[in-house]
Amino acid sequence: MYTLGEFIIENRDNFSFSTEALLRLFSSIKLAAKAINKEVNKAGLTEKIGSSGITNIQGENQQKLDDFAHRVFIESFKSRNVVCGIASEESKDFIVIKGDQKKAILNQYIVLIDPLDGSSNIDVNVSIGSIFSVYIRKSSNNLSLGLEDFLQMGNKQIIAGYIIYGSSTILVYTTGNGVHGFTLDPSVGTFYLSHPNIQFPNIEKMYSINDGNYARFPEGIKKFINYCQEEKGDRPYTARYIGSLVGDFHRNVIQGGIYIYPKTALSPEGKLRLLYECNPIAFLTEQAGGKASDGKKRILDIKPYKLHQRTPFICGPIGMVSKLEEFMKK
Ligand code: P6P
Repeated sequence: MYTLGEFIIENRDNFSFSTEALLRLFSSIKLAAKAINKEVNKAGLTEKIGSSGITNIQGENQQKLDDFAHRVFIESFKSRNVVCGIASEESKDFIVIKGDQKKAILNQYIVLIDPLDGSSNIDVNVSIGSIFSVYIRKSSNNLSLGLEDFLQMGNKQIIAGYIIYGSSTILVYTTGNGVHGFTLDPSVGTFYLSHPNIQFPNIEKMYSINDGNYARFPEGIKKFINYCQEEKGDRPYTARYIGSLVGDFHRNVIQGGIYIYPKTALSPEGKLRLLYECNPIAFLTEQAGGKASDGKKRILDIKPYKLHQRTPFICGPIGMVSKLEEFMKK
């Protein structure tokens, strides 16, 4: 069974950037994932459960573990001298990482993270996740980092992935050559290849949406939900929604389902953030043979204008997303 490191080396010809940089990036991500996993798995027993009492940049109640996860990722990336800048859901502005100039060739990578997505589910023991998205800096190494290094379109991503902290802890990523999942064996602290080449199955099985907002959805979304609920021979769709993007997406990409977070009257731009939630999940979606849009436009082609920008987000099997887009057009 391949470990993550062995898999990266075995497939290094598929990655058009430095293998050493890729290994360093994943060394950071693995370390952070294990440290977060340890705390998440005993959240009920530590003082890290519950709210930190701080309202984050999103105007949301920051959970103590959100802040812990944010700090762990920052420290993990700092110590590997491969990242020059980080943007995080938990930080208003981007963070510059002063690297060792002697290794400048390495630290030209930009990382955008949602350190702990769905964290309001921690207190009720529902799966949550960390999401990451990696770019090459746009500005030259001898200049200071600027916002343009972070406001890159999703089609420029070189790596995207997530860690899901569920019944098992799985790291899933793509570098543009398929989607691969690695399960943590906590007894040895190693991620082993468990889900090679994840692809949406040919069956369209389920839809995920918070239909508590039904009254506030655009008409096209309401029509698509009604379509999902109509009798379809022996295979009516089933509804599955746990309110955790990583958990809902991971189930849907394996079993065949669409995830929808549209704009509503309360969230006119949608709720999910483009840069560190939708773009990485959209990259994974397309690499797994699916489609990701805002209901009209390909997510990866949206030009960002601010760090914490939101967008309506739909991702899943091509047939289901295209069907929804047809309803949105009418
Ligand atoms: P709602 C979690 O806060 C999150 O960002 C996603 O992980 C999740 O899919 C969504 O929001 C849930 O939002 O409005 O349905 O509770």
